[in-house]
Amino acid sequence: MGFSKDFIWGGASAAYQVEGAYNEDGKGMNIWDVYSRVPGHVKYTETGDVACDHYHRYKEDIALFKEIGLKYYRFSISWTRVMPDGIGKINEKGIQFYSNLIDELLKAGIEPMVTIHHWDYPYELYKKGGWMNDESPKWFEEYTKVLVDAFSDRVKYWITINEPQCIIGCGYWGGHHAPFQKYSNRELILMSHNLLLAHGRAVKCLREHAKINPIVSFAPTGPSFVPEDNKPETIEEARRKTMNMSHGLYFSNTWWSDPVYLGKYPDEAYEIFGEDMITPSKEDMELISQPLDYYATNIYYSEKSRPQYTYETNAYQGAPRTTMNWRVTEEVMYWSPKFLYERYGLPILISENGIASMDWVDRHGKVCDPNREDYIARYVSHLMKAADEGIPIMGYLYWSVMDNYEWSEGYDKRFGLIYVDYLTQKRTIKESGYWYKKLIESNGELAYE
Ligand code: GCO
Repeated sequence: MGFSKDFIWGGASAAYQVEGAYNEDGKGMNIWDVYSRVPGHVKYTETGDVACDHYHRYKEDIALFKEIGLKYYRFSISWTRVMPDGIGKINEKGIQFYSNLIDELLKAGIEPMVTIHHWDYPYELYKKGGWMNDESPKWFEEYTKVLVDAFSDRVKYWITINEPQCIIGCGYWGGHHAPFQKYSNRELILMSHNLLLAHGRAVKCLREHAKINPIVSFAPTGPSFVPEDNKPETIEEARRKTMNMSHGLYFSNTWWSDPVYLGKYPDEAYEIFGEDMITPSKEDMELISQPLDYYATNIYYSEKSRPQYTYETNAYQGAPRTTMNWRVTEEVMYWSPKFLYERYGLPILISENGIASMDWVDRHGKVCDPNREDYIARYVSHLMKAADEGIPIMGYLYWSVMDNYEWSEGYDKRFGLIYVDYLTQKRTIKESGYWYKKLIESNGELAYE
């Protein structure tokens, strides 16, 4: 059976991770601009000030995406590039940049997919309380409307918010992403609710105002568990843990996806949070659960499920691991879409999957990265297994199109299909990039070779 003929093959990136030009042409500051430069936050105190300089080199980059045969490119808009203060004033030069980017993609035959918000929250809004402020859903709607007016004549695919798990979980709970805070449950719950309302308002705005019929989702991640054997009770346990808040709280699948797709917070949230939990109104839940067209999800590895995985990184001594220290667990590409489809009932888009590996330009000028090729082949073949069993799989987007700024890891981790030499900004398509082209041409069959 395999993947459908119109399978979405592509790659992804995010504004702060690739664009650079952090203070050019009227862009305002965001929380990553402000807090990445505070010592102790990011490895070597590296910032996204320059990153891959994609802001200036997007044409060259799109030519490379074309060479790799990407059919779709998922990128995010920098909120403060188009609205320096987050609300109010619009920066025409910022709008122009994305407009040019979209035109260039379309010219190259690559379909743009826009992520409205991928973590680079406006600093001016953060000063007003950010997601703690009950006005924040309206701010997000105002921003969305600006994008819809400017780009929805050419953009069909929209993702409202990338990984709410990380926005709240990493930014305000674990404190290892901007703004590097640690808030209380009471606050985290309020922020989560505002963030979900923002998502709902954005969906409504897209449906009401987009010029071409929008295809909309949001892009959560979440813990995935893989059963150790095929016994029904083992499978049930993996399913339960994947859809369970006690494995991750703000990182869990259900805390975010139940409200969005099922219109209610998980029952266990009321038990876990007790009096800190909110009692949301019916109107709020209706707004949050606007119907979506598909279920986008970012999947990298399965959680620790065997007692002998003693490391935090869910690996045992000597296990296959990426340079992120994430274990290579390709079965997750079968089980996670299966569990998510069973619960939420929508076609699945893998909006991110990829590997950071130890890449360099070799003495012949090539970047040989057989690990990446093997990783993608393993993961894609398991995804195809899910498709073969009748789970509607819409597509696969590799993270990332090019090496970039890996948040608190700085530039240390290379996820790209394109190698970026940060000293010269020279790009080199990695061998895996050429292989990915063939994988796309074979509609995934090459993963079985
Ligand atoms: C995420 C983000 C990306 C990351 C990637 C690798 O999923 O964390 O969407 O911005 O760079 O996942 O960690």
